[in-house]
Amino acid sequence: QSPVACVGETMAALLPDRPGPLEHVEAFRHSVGGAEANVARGLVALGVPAAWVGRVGADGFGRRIVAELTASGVDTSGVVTDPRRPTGLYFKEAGPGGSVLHYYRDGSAGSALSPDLLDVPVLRDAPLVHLSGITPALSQGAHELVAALLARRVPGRLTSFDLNYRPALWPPGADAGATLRPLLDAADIVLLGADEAETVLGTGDPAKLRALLPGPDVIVVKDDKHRATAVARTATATETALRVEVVEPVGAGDAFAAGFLAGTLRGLDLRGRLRLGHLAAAGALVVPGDHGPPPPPDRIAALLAASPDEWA
Ligand code: KDG
Repeated sequence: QSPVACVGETMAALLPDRPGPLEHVEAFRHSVGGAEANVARGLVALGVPAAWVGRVGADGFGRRIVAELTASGVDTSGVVTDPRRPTGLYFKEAGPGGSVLHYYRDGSAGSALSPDLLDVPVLRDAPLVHLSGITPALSQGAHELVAALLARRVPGRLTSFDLNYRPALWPPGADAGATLRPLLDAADIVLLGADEAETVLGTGDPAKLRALLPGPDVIVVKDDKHRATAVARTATATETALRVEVVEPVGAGDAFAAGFLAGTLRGLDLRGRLRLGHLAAAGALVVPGDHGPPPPPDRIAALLAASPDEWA
């Protein structure tokens, strides 16, 4: 089975040793983060072969990214090393209102994605190509790559697109909606949060989003009541997230995407796909980094089969 290809920028993630302003932090833990690579890791953790396709600098951060992803079972055969640009970084700052990410990625190797990558073998053969709204904000070339991957229709191949609106990446006054809407509409599977959809597309309502985006086979909307609704062409399903002690939420959306996509490739119905999304997200919510292991397979199987009362 060829791996799912997840395309985007992966960065060194620097996690503070304490909550609060960065100026009071004494030490950072060196980790790896990036929405699309998080999805690739999440898929592998659920038993689905996955690759991360992107660019790193010829530096220690880039080598760490490749080593860590490879060690977690992600195919890195499509990773390109840029001898001239550095690997991007982000620092997490944990405040009372949640985590803030501070990016150091302008001019990074990862932001110099371009259609040159279209011929990477792992992208040619993938049963599913996963993209996100982070990448088109990185550079013109990165935007072109995403548009070209969505435009390249290959029979039997799915595309998925997670809105992942990151305001800090868009220049002031930029119309992110105008850029992202056609990309979302060109994907087979769209994942988004109701809040970010409201900001970028003017509505977070599943039915209105369905009308706004006629292209995708399925649109998944996660709302602020911890529910996810999947609106397909003729069916709709809503499932509530599992209750867990949240340590840090960054990465939970990526884990959810991995679960939903793994469920799609396994041929589960909408309800099962949403449940697998929530199960994978629960693993990321209970760790300070971007990714945590999903529940063990027997627990996953039991919860997928659970009645609605037993579920949440
Ligand atoms: O979804 C988690 C991501 O936000 C994090 O890993 C960093 O890729 C990242 C980004 O651009 O925000």
